[in-house]
Amino acid sequence: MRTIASDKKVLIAGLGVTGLSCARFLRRLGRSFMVMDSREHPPALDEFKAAFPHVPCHTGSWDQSILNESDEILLSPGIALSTPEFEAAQKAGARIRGDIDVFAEHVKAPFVAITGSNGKSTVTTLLGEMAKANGTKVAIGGNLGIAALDLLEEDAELYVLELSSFQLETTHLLGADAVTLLNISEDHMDRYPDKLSYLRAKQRIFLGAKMVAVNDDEVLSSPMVNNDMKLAHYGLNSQDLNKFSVSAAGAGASIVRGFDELLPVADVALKGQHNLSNALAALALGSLVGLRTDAMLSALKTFKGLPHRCEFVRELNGVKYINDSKGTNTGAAVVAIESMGLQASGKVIWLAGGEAKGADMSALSGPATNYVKAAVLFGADAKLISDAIDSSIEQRLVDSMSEAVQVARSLASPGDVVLLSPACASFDMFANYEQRGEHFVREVLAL
Ligand code: UMA
Ligand code: ADP
Repeated sequence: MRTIASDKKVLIAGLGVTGLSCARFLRRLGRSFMVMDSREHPPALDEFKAAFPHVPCHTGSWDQSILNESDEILLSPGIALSTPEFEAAQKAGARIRGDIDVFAEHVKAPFVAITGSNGKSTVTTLLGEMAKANGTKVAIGGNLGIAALDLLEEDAELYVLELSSFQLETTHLLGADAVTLLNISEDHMDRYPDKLSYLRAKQRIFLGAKMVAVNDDEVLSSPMVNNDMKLAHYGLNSQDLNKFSVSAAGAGASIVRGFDELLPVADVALKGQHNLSNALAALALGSLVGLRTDAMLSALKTFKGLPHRCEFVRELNGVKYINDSKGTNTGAAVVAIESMGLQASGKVIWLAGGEAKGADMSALSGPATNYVKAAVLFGADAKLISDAIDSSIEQRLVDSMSEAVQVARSLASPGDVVLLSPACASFDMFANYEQRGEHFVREVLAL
């Protein structure tokens, strides 16, 4: 390894996916650094030691004196900026930044950044598919999939990043070519003191942005400061000049730009109103970065969506089973219940629960009353959901996914939909939302 002598002491805080990507990036730059993680055995420790045997690594605590001596700390998104040890290090003069700030400083090609409470992964992946259809060499990642700094190895013509509020908190100047803030609903209230702080973190996506795709259906999607950013508008609710929207309603509806029809809604492979909104967001972003309309439309005809997002699993005895394990907050679960409820001839048997992340569950009440026949609840915060929905809705408390699926089957009649959309994180019972969804799918296929 070639190391450029530098007086600057760089510390990577957190040894997970982000920490590893920072270490690889600093090595590519030839910079020296050290690593710290408050856990005794962080997930990437073995991989790190094998790849970087000579790099100093402190685990098991935040060592304040080392933190205070650092000039620059690269903070992983899972660690809050308000962690006292990091606040103290900042006061002692350390510059704290995240991997996305470093990415923004070093990227050599245009990049798009996507944030919001829900739909980020879908829009990021769809825009990536559009760019591929356009023949553009594109690299996709960020909060979804490959860490941003690892993407830089791909030397792409266009980068598409999904960004979380955690990543935006430690980004000082993003300067993206095109951005969108898709929507805001309550999430991560265990990390933020209030919804405004969460919104402020999300709004950091606009810092230095050249172009913005604005969702006219979400008032918080507009930048609060506007210094000559080029805007493209999209939204489901009204047509307007140049805006990506949807004409009419029902069977004859089409995706339109201004008043020109682009594609019948029936030909869009993604299903559900929320996904139409996601499709419009991707079109608006793609148009801002110069993708051809025909290429974008061809991707819309083929991209069916990602696993664990309102994913059809099977139909058994006239009952459809849907896996929406990625519905990890109330906004996502509301959308899933409404969209499944509208499509079904019967009612929704709703499987929900887990770790609520400090969220207020009251938004679930209306959709549950309108569409849910029975709620099968599990996990640490099952009671919060139970308290939020009308007591006339049948409720069953269960201990495992296997029991949840069995109970749901016994309650469902032909025409009903059994929907897993937990409105909660999975960590109390599963490693992650993927594992939760896989358990559900396995149990459903075994029925
Ligand atoms: N750590 C500590 N002390 C703490 C908290 C964390 O030492 O108090 C350590 C952990 O031991 C861990 C390390 O910090 O080893 C890094 O953890 P991290 O939580 O920052 O996770 P990464 O593995 O770096 O993954 C992160 C994102 N995770 C979070 O934001 C929590 C991943 O998003 C992202 O894919 C990855 O960077 C690459 O960019 C996951 C996620 O759940 C999927 N995101 C949230 C969401 O989508 O809702 C925001
Ligand atoms: P994210 O990456 O922001 O978590 P995903 O694309 O993975 O978003 O979708 C997660 C869940 O959010 C989906 O399963 C669906 O229930 C819901 N969802 C997707 N798009 C939207 C949207 N535009 N508005 C509201 N909810 C959505």
